[in-house]
Amino acid sequence: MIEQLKKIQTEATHEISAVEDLGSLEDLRVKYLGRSGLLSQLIKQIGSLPADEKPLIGKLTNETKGLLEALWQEKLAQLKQKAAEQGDEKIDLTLPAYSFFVGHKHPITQIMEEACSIFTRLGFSIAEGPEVESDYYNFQALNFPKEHPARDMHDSFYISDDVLLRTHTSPVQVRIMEKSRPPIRIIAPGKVYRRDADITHSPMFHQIEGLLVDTSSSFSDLKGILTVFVHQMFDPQTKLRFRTSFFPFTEPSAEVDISCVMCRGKGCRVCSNSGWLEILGAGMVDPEVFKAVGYDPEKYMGFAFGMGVERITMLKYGINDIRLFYENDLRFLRQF
Ligand code: 2NM
Repeated sequence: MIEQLKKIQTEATHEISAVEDLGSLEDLRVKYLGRSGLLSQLIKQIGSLPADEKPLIGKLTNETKGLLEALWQEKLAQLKQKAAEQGDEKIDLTLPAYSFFVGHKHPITQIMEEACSIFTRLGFSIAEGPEVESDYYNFQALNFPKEHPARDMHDSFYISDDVLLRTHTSPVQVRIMEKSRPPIRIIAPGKVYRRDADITHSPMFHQIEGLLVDTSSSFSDLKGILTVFVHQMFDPQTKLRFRTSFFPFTEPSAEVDISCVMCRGKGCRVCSNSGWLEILGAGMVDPEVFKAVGYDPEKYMGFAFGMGVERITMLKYGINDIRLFYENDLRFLRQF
């Protein structure tokens, strides 16, 4: 076996020294140092040697292995350097380039900005306000009665008896009316908070509300503004339907439906076969709200409307679960 070992060492040394390219060098590694190479085969035979011969042969085999590995590494470095110097390092120009993703705005931000820009083109300005509100601005000034269900601890997030996370962006409009005089034309976009969670409700969501106050503003002006909004946000062929409704802060009030954006009103799963989708609430500002902000209800009139941005986005893109917006799964977000 010692003879065999010597023979392997001599031949391998010779061959490794003589090799001229990386491919042949790799062949030699397989031949001598590989898992089923000549050295490995020899090592396997050590087990069947007489016990007194094992230590010496084992030691010599390890030495040979170490020597050949060092020699091989040295040759590898040599050949790589030579290749680099000669500039003939192989570059495969047909390989696909690394792909990378350019970031973009969240779909909710995109729709919020799109909606704001439709309204600013119609002459509205953007107004913002605090997300932590007092009971006064969130409910009282908006004509919510003391025992209104929205004021319940089970429906709103209270910080103390008198302070809560705003449940709509209407308090922004109350604050603006308080410190300015008509004419007023504002849009209040932002985060709002309600105790609610399922596939269409999230405890935090985004709202856009609008308010116009002047000496002569009518329900038909409101219809005109909302029609322009729907036609620009969805499709100019979309139909609108106003249904009587009730809100504490408007009188009269309406819920606004649009013809289903999926089936164009024919009836499908999205619109529960009704052909219509509810997208916003609106109405003429209640005189009680004007009184709370010190406006003479005999002199001024105005309209207001509000919508959920998540709902608009879900209808526009056919998304059926609101939670997808908050999970930050890039496979979802990259589609927008
Ligand atoms: C809605 C529906 C109807 C609304 C009212 C006001 C304010 F402050 F002027 F009284 N802001 N927003 C309003 C009216 C909001 O959301 C569904």
